[in-house]
Amino acid sequence: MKTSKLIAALAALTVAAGTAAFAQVQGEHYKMSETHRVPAIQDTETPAQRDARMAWWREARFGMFIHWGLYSIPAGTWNGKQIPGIGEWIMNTASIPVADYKALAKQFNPTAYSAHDIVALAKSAGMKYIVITSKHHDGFAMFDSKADPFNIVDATPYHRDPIRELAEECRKQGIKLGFYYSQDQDWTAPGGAAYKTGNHDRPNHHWDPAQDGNFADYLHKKAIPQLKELLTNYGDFPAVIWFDTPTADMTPELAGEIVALLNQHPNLIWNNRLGGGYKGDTETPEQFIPARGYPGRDWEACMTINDTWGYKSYDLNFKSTQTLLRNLIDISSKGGNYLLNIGPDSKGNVPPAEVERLQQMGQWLAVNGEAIYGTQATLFGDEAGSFSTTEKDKNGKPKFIPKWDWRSTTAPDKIYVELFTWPKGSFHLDSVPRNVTGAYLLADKSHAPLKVTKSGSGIDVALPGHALDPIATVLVLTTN
Ligand code: H79
Repeated sequence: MKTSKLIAALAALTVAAGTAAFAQVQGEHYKMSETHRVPAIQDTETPAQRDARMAWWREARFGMFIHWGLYSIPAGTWNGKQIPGIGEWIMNTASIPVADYKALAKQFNPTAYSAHDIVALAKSAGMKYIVITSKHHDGFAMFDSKADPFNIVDATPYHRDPIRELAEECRKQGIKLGFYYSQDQDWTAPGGAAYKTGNHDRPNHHWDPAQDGNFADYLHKKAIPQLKELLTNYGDFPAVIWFDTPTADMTPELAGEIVALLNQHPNLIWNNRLGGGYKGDTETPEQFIPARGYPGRDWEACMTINDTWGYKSYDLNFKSTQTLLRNLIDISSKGGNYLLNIGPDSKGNVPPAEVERLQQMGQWLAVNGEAIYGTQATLFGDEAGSFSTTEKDKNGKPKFIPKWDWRSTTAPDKIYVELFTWPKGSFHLDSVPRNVTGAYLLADKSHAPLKVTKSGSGIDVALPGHALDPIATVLVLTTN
């Protein structure tokens, strides 16, 4: 290596703080290990700067994921056959040729789309931010793009930018907006990556020669220019960039080019799916809630409301409001955020079953939101369940057996206990790491005091005969 380059690398290292190992300079060679050639904001900022950058996101706890694109037209059916799996994957799962898939754009005219109504829905659900698919793996840009003509303004009769409209409504209605962008997989751009499904045995698991090309060229011609557009054309948004499905094609060098771009937006939050060795700001468990969260790390569980992200006309397997609320409470009690998905149809309508559930969640949050927003993880922990000493999960690790009696969230001077099952007579805690000064039910407007009896380091709180809410009644313990 040339000396000048080595000096530059070492200079970069001095600002790349954190967990990364130091470079080992051995003659002409050095090992970057986990250290990044282009330091990311997480490598260079102070803990106080990080806390300030993450503050709104940590308080938010509940966000709306929106998967919306051309895949909402076939809606899970291709050539008369129902295609299994998640709806936004239909091009890959059904091996649809690039030209046939791209032709869907001519039919895309979502005249029922209302940015106002979607933002109002998120707000009525108690959600504090929205993340929308600006481009999914199919490569179709749901925004006005000069960088690539396969976009909603240029390639469809709609000729409008729904993301611009959403950004304006989010500003008006006071909610944050983030952009999902599939930076690595792109099934319609030459050189874009594709995960393997079925018998896709061509190089890079492509199923149409039109997909073949060079990944770095794809990044330079499409993904990076489009990320620039997204980062500069929407005012103070995006608040979040949500990357997805990194592959080995995303080398540290290429990812570094994207990081250099992200670094120009010092308030931006981005997730752990860029690739190239970057960890980003957030862990993103998909379709599961980790047993104990990720202590010391910001995290967000993204989950579907039925079994698909992109709209599928015949997926009616909607989770109950009870399940959705339990998930939100469970996640909050482990210090994470819940990014709950909706999948609008090809006209832009949000399925009524999704609207109904979100509104019911919002009704609970309107009463009990104090126990969720801005709270910290539980001071207890075992209430979430425990690892089996005999049963193994599919990875051969001890299986987690959840319990669903209660969860707890924490404020500086309060402990919240979200009761799913209503105890007879009183609620007991073996041990409380704080001094409890009083108790009441959050849904009781008068905050009538409940009798607290101390027993050693534990307490008993006398409860009325019935729960105030069939899904979760919040018991508040005031503490000092
Ligand atoms: O955008 C949503 C998904 O489309 C995306 N991430 C969320 C937020 C995602 N892309 N890939 N994956 C999630 C995981 C890959 C799953 C796979 Fe499969 C299993 C790819 C091939 C086998 C699921 C089943 C998709 C095709 C068959």
